[in-house]
Amino acid sequence: MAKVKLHRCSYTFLHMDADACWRLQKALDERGVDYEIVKHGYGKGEKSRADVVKLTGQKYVPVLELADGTVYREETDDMIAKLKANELPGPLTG
Ligand SMILES: N[C@@H](CCC(=O)N[C@@H](CS)C(=O)NCC(=O)O)C(=O)O
Repeated sequence: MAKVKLHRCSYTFLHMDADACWRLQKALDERGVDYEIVKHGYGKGEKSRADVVKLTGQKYVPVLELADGTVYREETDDMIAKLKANELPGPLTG
């Protein structure tokens, strides 16, 4: 069964609402979503996030790869709002 992938920054130790990746991860946890984490580091310029840029056309995370492979990235608060409203552009389970 395909799992949702949470592409997030490598600062997984930060559990603060100021951290966008943590906010989305917390919302997935609260929703009981089964996901796997794909970590992406920091660095200078878009090259350091070449894989994220390839996936989404921009360098910021969090990004969700939904169970059907749909790649979804918006401002984090919009992603959380859509998760809560069941309005994500793809399924949470495969
Ligand atoms: N305004 C964006 C901010 C996202 C954001 O800052 N994400 C961090 C990781 S938690 C990031 O990708 N930073 C890369 C950078 O600043 O180069 C949102 O709410 O989604």
